[in-house]
Amino acid sequence: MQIGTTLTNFIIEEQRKLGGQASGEFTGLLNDIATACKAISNLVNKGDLIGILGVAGSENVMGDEQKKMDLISNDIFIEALENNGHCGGMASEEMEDIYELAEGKVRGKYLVVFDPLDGSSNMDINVNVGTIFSVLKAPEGVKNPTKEDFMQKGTEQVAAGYCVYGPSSMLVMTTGNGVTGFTLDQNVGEFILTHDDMKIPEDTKEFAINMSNRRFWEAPVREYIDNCVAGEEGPHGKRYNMRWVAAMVAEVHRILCRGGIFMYPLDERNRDKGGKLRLMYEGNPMSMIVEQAGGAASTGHGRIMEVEPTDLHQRVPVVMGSKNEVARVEEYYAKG
Ligand code: AHM
Ligand code: MG
Repeated sequence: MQIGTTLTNFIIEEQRKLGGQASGEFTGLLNDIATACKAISNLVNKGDLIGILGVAGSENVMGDEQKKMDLISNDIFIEALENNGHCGGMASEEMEDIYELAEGKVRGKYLVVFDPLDGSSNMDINVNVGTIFSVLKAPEGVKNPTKEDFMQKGTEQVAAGYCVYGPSSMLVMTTGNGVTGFTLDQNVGEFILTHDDMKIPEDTKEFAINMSNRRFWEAPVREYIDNCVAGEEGPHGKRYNMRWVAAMVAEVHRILCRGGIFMYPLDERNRDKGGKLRLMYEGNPMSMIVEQAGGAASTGHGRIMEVEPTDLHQRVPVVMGSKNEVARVEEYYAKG
């Protein structure tokens, strides 16, 4: 039996191809992230056998009820990233402020931003959840990064990815050179390369949106979705299928595998907050993955990755997936 190419092998090889004097810090950092994902995968698999389902009895800074696994996954990420000298600071959907490394810890040059367990309400019903991560560089010479150092546009990301915990656990990532997928081999304990150069088909007949919010949507979104639902008889001239897993990681993963469009637009309920999903933890990393796979990621009015961040927990409207379908939604917005 062959082991195959491990995530570590793959990253080392990628770094070698780039030439130069790679210090190993970046490889080490991605390895630390993979270790956190393995630990979370292991716990998610055990579910209620170890009593980790249900709520923690607290809320995060955005007022979302925190699940036990949200907090456990957050702690796992911190532990995996704090001790190896690759990471200089962290920010998480589950923490109000940035996480500053403890006194005496070796500070690396990378900043890691993450949603440790996205779609965590799915935990209680044994449906897919995931982890999303984004890697930024600390400004030159900064050893103790502040919140301002994290305020970088998505275009500044040096790597991004997610791990989906489903029938199998898969880590999908980009370092700005295409998108690669790895499947966790539980016996070997490694993520093994299974999906080389993932590409999103340019066209699609599948959309994902929470239809129960239809009455709150803006006119362009309502018109676009109504025209999708109209099928062959409608102006798009094709019959669409709909999916909604309620975990962005699972929706984006499906789109990476077979195309589609995923939308969480601005609506009457979330308008004051600027949307539902978070720019730094969800919007930017998923946009980098989607764009690197040949898809598009937009607010409806322009690239998500070009939105200037002003707050760690800032929200953003999201329209991402197959390129031509995202362009179609932007046209609906453009005509108002
Ligand atoms: P979370 O980060 O608190 O888990 O929320 C984000 C999730 C996304 O993964 C998913 O697309 C969306 O919220 C589901 O929203 P809804 O509750 O409208 O179905
Ligand atoms: Mg979340």
